[in-house]
Amino acid sequence: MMIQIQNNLSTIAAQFANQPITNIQTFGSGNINDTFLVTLEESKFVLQRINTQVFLQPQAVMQNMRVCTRHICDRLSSKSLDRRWETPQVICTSDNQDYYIDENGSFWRALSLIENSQSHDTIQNSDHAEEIGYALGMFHSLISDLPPEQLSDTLEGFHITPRYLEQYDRVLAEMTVARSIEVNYCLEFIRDRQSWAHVLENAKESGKLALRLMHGDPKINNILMDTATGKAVSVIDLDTVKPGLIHYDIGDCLRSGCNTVGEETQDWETVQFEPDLCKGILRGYLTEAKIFFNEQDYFYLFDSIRLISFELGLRFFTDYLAGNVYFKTTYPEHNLMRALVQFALTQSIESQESSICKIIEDLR
Ligand code: GN1
Ligand code: MG
Repeated sequence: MMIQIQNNLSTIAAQFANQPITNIQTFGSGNINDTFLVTLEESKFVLQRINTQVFLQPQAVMQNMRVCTRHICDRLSSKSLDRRWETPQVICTSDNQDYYIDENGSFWRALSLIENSQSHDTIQNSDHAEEIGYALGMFHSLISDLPPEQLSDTLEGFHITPRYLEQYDRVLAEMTVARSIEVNYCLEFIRDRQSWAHVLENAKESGKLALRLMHGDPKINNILMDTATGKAVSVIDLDTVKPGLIHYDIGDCLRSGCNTVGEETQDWETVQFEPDLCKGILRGYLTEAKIFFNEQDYFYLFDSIRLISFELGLRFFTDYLAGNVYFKTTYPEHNLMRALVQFALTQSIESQESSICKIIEDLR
């Protein structure tokens, strides 16, 4: 079986390779797509199988990626930047397609590797925190003048928290899992925050927060650091770039960056939101974003941090109740554990509301 998979992978990788392949290994820790690092005689590239259960129009994902990377490259060439900054490029097949569909109908694409870089699942120190924030600000600034109508919506409802609540209610109505202490805790946790969870969508509808382009998934391991200098060099995983609220991005960056034990810990009761890291990330972010940040943008920052941790917990818990159909899992309770981690983080954020708001106030 293993040899069969390897043979298939080699055949697939060969569609994008211009030299003999010397090695293929799994790469990264994505929860949706499958990612491999392909080594050629003189170079390397990233090979990904897009999860078409999640991304129903993978061709549109590729089209968005082209529009987005082209725009970023144009911006970079006209900007005099005194540091390294790169963006992954789409690699075409030998017959000039930006994807390949294999004999099983799986959808594959290849991307250039950002050389001499690495990512981390947790923040290493305060310099790292500041660079993570800088990278997100840089990304927002680079795409800020890309006309949103040039991008299609590749994942309808993504980060619309009330939609996740509706989905949760539907799954709950047919819930079959046993009511353990942990399950009851999650049910109660969600119930207590159900009406508040509309906060950012309400702000969008009333015009308080503007629709802009967002990355959609800027968790800290999607931000690459230069291995030599430790400076951020790239924001990767452009599958979910689309019109939305940049507050979802800021919340996602902070919820992933300020949880020092990481989202995959089994020790959910020890999870804390670290305010010093929050200060570092926001300081880095605002060096780039200050020019387009307005009063309301500052006002909704705290809610965005709290909301995205809650929303991700809700998404993991719903998937657990639904039988683990969306996020990849390695054991049956995996999504339940992940939900508990995000809810513990949410609770830690809530208990530090005044100090987090003070940090935000001091950075203005
Ligand atoms: C998923 O596959 P990955 O790791 O890039 C998910 C994000 C979550 C993240 C949590 C399309 O991202 O929304 O925040 O897991 N992506 C999608 O780790 O649902
Ligand atoms: Mg992603």
